[in-house]
This record gives sequence, structure tokens and C-alpha cells, in this order.
Amino acid sequence: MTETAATFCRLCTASCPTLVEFSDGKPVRVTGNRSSSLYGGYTCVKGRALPKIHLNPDRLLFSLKRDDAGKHHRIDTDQAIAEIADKLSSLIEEHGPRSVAVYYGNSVVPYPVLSFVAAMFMTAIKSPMSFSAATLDQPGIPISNALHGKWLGGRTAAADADAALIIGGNPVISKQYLSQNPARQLKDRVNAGMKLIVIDPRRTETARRAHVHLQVRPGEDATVLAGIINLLIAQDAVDQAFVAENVDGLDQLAKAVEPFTPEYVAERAGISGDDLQEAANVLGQARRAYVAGGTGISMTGHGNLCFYLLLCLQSIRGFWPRAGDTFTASAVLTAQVEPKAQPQSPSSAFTGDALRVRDLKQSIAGFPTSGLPDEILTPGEGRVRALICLGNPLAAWPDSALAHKAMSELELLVVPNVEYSETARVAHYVLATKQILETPATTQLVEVTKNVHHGYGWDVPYAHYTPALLDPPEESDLIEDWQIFYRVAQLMGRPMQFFGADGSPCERDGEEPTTDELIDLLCQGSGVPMEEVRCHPDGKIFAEAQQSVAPRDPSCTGRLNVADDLMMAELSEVAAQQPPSDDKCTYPFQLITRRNDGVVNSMFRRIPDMHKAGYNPAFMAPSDLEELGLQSGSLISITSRHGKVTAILESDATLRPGVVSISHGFGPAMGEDDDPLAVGTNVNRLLRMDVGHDPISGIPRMGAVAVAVEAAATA
Ligand SMILES: Nc1nc2c(c(=O)[nH]1)N[C@H]1C(S)=C(S)[C@@H](COP(=O)(O)OP(=O)(O)OC[C@H]3O[C@@H](n4cnc5c(=O)[nH]c(N)nc54)[C@H](O)[C@@H]3O)O[C@H]1N2
Ligand SMILES: Nc1nc2c(c(=O)[nH]1)N[C@H]1C(S)=C(S)[C@@H](COP(=O)(O)OP(=O)(O)OC[C@H]3O[C@@H](n4cnc5c(=O)[nH]c(N)nc54)[C@H](O)[C@@H]3O)O[C@H]1N2
Ligand code: SF4
Ligand SMILES: [Mo]
Repeated sequence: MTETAATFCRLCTASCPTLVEFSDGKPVRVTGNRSSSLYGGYTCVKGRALPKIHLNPDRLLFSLKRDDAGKHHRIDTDQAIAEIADKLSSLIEEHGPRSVAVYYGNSVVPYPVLSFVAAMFMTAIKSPMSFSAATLDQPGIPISNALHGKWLGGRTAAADADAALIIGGNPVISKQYLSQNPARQLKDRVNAGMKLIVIDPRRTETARRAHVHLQVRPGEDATVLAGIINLLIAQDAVDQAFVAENVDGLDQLAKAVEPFTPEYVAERAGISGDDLQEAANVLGQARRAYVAGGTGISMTGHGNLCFYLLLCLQSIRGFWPRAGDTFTASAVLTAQVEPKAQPQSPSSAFTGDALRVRDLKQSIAGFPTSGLPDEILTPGEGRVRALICLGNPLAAWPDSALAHKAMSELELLVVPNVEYSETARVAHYVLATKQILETPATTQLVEVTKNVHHGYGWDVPYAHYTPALLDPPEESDLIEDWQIFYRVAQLMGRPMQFFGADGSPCERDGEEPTTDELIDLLCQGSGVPMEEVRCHPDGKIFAEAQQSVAPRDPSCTGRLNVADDLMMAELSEVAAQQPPSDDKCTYPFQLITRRNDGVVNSMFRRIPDMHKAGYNPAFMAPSDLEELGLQSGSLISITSRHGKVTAILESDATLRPGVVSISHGFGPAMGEDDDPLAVGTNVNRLLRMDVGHDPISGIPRMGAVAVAVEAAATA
């Protein structure tokens, strides 16, 4: 029997509304739900592969416990939970709450209640040791917001912009920015006259629509942005009225960007001076521009500065919504705030707490995850001894050998998962969890994320709820991820307190809530009541929740700062930099990041037929292949100062010469054979957590990394 049900895809944060077809109780087909005008029926190759994910022959159906010899055996999930609670209690008794840490990776994305419950668990056990993928991703976004100050009227909507600047991001593939059908949004906007500027070493799927594409030398984005700001100031494109009312530091900024003349920038960043000028003209003439920065600028050593300069650009041009404009972060499943056309003054980038190792501090993006391996490995008081891991460090963290050493030295590593990931393989307990179609969900987490990173969520008040559509397989012993935290806390005698969307404590009796009850609790006080959101199985724009920006408070004294001391010091370092000359001969290429259309990071790539190649090719420009005397399909070795990997080469005419572009998250598990064609290449073996990391956020250097490339010796 065939049935179809409406839901939304949870494999990435785009949350596309979909229709899932079931045959004899099994998902067989996913299509886009055309009743949503926002998405226009869009889905991507990953979303359509959901049946393969559900029917993965290697799906974890039972929990596992590791024996002393390192072998995993089946364990009753309740028994595993009881043993984990015991172990955590004794670790806390002996070593204090700091010995227990949680890592929030992308396992949290499909289960919107999970990160809230995990955070409440950490509060209940009084451990501050929360780490997340945010400090490996774009920590420069919250940090630059703190240093520059925040505009309380929100961001310019893509639909209101007559120009857009996208730098170091590729929304058409990643769905970070313009998440709802990005290719169509770009096409429609450009056809309506929006001028798009893309800054990227690759002529990406996004750059194809660009009016100006600056094919920058990797790692030179701060140079280019300083050059654009210099031109804007020189050509009198500053919004003087806006600056007078809201902005401090323009003169200092003007002085700091002076060395970045068009000739200097063009030469150093390897772009045309005319194109740079045209980009500045477009931004200088635009009434409002949509400004977006991605992982490409975050991972190359000056992430905070690049995001900061993007904010400065918007402030000197006055590209912020004014009184009467629509508010792009109107709340549906979060609590409403009152948007106002006024600034909130800057605040510190640091919280005051610190790690014990490498002088790493907690920034407002969180404890640096790059310090977690050393926190685990360094003896002494406060050492992390237990980790509940909601991600895949062994595939996704730079320096895989270090991650492996740290995970192996833990007294307790717990990995909840649906597949036997590289990290699960070394866990003391692997907890088999329910899958996407087996649990209800809302778009609440994506909406929360928008408040930190405006590249996520919607510009309109949109939300979606989906019930569970499928029972777990009959032969299975599964738990929902959030229940792990809830039940462990109960058994430890540390019941947790829940809070609603508006921060108010939830009254409830002692029984374990169902996921739907939990969704209701966590949405208490939301902009639109949860019972109303539940009534719209196709997702909905809740027009009644649309807010507009209120005028400035007469008493407002806030000012934005475009000349923060830390940032200006970093900019003058950039101005003084000389590229290291020894690299020219030893490591002549630059390794850069990119997202793979078929998978998200390290997830599900081992499922048969999940995506085209099954591996991650190392892309290089045709002229580089010619110079090296190599062809597409050649086996190459890539060597950095820190490691060496083998990869399959592929010619890519969209790439700037001198660059190796390859996605992360692939490669063999520890102890598995190196076979780039079968399992891909782990670029994180080329990278380090403790060399060249950002001193404020701790983000490791993952882009613009000097490497050498040669034909690999074949066996
Ligand atoms: N070299 C390099 N390294 C990088 C990056 C880079 O660009 N270059 N990018 C960085 C970035 S931006 C990020 S966000 C991090 C990501 O780092 P992580 O979040 O640690 O890694 P992911 O690969 O996203 O791992 C997600 C895990 O979730 C599991 N999972 C999938 N579905 C489910 C489910 O339904 N339930 C449960 N419980 N688990 C599930 C998958 O099996 C996988 O093991 O990687 C970072 N690492
Ligand atoms: N299909 C798919 N979607 C995903 C993911 C995935 O793995 N697959 N991962 C998700 C995650 S965790 C995240 S954080 C987001 C990330 O979303 P994005 O930041 O949009 O990620 P990418 O698509 O890799 O785009 C980064 C771009 O930066 C460019 N770049 C590299 N180095 C430089 C540089 O030095 N300067 C400049 N200007 N550009 C540079 C690359 O060529 C690439 O086009 O995507 C999310 N969405
Ligand atoms: S873009 Fe693809 S993976 Fe992301 S939500 Fe939409 S269909 Fe799912
Ligand atoms: Mo990410």
C-alpha cells in the first residue's frame, strides 16, 4: 500500500518542505512539496536520498558497549544508560563537574529539542564544559558582532537589496544564506536588477550569476575588503547622516585602510583593479546591500577581521533596516523582541572563563573546540575525562591523529548515532538512536540559530512542524537523543529544569515528557503558539507575526564601532605581512575548503549509492594539471607541513590556478586502509589544532594552507 505524508527535510538547516511516499511502511520516495511558495517544490539530492538513509543496511539498531580489547558488543540501551549515569556520577564525585564535557556537532540539527535538553543537562550537573562545532565553523560572526555592536533593527532582507556581496560562501550548494531554493532566489533577484558580487577563488555555482566575480587568492579577503572600504571612503560613498547618528571610529578606519590602494590590493590578492573598482561602485551606489560571509573567509586565519570588515562596510554605507522596514527576524517559534532602528554598543568578545591549555579563552562563540583534545590529554585538576559526543571528531576535526588520541584516552566516550561513524568506532558506548522520520520536530532550532548567524532561517515569519511518520523497525532497541540526557540526569538524581522560548521556567510533574510535550514546553511564550503551528502540515508564513522596525528610542545612546582596537591591530598586521617565501618552492599550492553537494560533512557517505562518486576528489585548475603532467583520475599525494594524504585528482576549470579545493569529512577510519577511491581522503590529516589557530576564537587554520602536490607512488 502506498501513502504520502507531508514533512520537512532535516538533513540540513534549509528545512525544505517535502512529501514522503511510503510503500508497505517503508519510505520509498521524497519529492518537494509544491504548496510552499517560498521553496517552490525545491529539494536537493541529499533530501531525495532520505529513503536510502532510512533503509541503510548498516544502520545502528542496537546500542554497543566496548570491551577491554576494544571490541563492540550489543548492550541493552537502558542498561547502557544506567552504566553511563553511574560512571558520570563517580567521575563528578572524584574530579568535579568540569570532568564532564559535551560536544555539539551536527547530530543536533535534525532534532530541535536535543540541544536545549543537553544544555539543561549540563546546567543540572553544573559543568561549564560545552564545546560546539560553532568554533570550527564561523566563530567570527558572533565575535565581530560583539566588537562592532549590533543593529537592533535586524538585517537587510535579500528581497529588499539592490546589491549583494557573497564572500567565501556558496549558498547554491550549502544553503547557508538564501536557504530556501537559493539558485532560484539568486536568479529571480538578479533578473529583477540586483547586482551580485562574489568573492571566491572558484567560479562557483553562486558566482555564475555574479555581475562581478573577484577570483581572489585564498586568504587575501581582509586585503580585498579593506580595499573596497578604502575606495568607498575615497569616493564619498559614506552615508554621513547614518554615521553621525550611529557610528564611531570612521576616521580611524579610514586611516587603517589607506595602505590598501586598488593597485596594492589587485597585485596582492591576484585580482583585477578594474573589477575591484566595479565592486566598490556597485556597493557605493546601492541603496541597500545583502552582505553574506561564509566558511571560506572564516578558516584562513583572519575570520574575525573579515566578518568585522563586512559589518564596517554595512555601517559606513548605512545598509541597515530603518524605522518602518520589515524585520527579517520576526519570531514564530522563538520569543518576540522589539526591533528598533538603533545600535546596541559593542561588548567584550570574551566571557572571562578559560581553558587550562594553550592560553585559550572562552569567547562569546564558546570554548574553543580546538582546545578540547588538549583538555582531555593534559593531566591535572579540571581535566576532561568524559565526553558525550554529538558529532564526528575523528572525521571532522583538524588533526585526526590528535582527535583519535584524545578520544581514546577518555575514561568515558558516549556517541549517540544512527550510523557507525569513525568516532563511534572508538566509543565506550554507542547509543543507537531514532531517525528523522521516527521523531516529531519543529523549525525552532533553525530560528534560534538565525539570531547568531543571519545566514540561517527565513527573512519572513515561517515555521513548520512535523509529527513522527514512521515507527522504528520492529527488531530494534532505540532511544531518542534527548532522552539520553534526560534519563541519565534522572538516574544521577539531578533532575533538570526546562525553560520556554521566552526564558520562563516550565511547570511540570515528574513524569518523562513525550517529544511532543517537550516541543510544547520549549515553545512556551513563542511568537506564534505551537498549537497554531501544528495546524499547518505544509509549513506556513505566519503573516500575523510579521513585525516592522520601530523608530529609535529618544533615550538611546548606543553607538556602533568601526575601529575596534583588536581589529585595527590585526588589520595593520595584515598590511605589514610578507607572504613566507620558503613556501614558494616547498609548498607552492594552497589548500581550500568546499562543500560537497551530495553529503553534509562526514554524514552517510558510506551508504551505497548515496552520492555520485563516493569519494572527495582534489580539484585543481587545468593549467596546474598540465604543469604537473597529471590527468583527471591521477592518484596524487598532498603534503602540508603537518601531514601527507593521497587523493584522486580532478580537473576543474572554475578554479583559480595554484589552488587545491577538496571537501572535508571523508577518508578512512583509524586503522582502515588508505583507499581514496573507495572512502575518499581525510584532509584533516594535513591540518593542526594548535598551529596558526585564531587567538580569539581558537578556530584552527583550515583554509589557504600551503601544500605540495605530486603524483603518488602507486603500489
Ligand atoms: N578541514 C575541514 N574541517 C572542517 C570543516 C572544513 O571546512 N574543513 N568544516 C567544519 C565545520 S563548518 C563543521 S560544522 C564541523 C562539523 O563537525 P561535526 O558536527 O563533528 O561533524 P559532522 O560530519 O557534521 O558529524 C555529524 C555526525 O552526525 C551523525 N548523524 C547524522 N544523522 C544523525 C542522526 O539522525 N542522529 C544522530 N545521533 N547522529 C546523526 C553523523 O553520523 C556524523 O557522525 O566540521 C568542521 N571541520
Ligand atoms: N551540501 C552541503 N551543504 C552543507 C554542508 C555540506 O557539507 N554539504 N555543510 C554545512 C555546514 S556545516 C556549513 S558550516 C555550511 C557552510 O556553507 P558555505 O560557507 O557556503 O560553504 P561552502 O559551500 O564550502 O563555501 C565556501 C566557499 O568559500 C570558498 N573559499 C575557500 N577559500 C576561500 C578564501 O580564502 N577566500 C574566499 N573568498 N573564498 C574561499 C570556496 O571556494 C567555497 O566556494 O554549509 C552547510 N551546508
Ligand atoms: S537543501 Fe537538501 S538536505 Fe537541505 S533541507 Fe533541503 S532537501 Fe534537505
Ligand atoms: Mo559548519
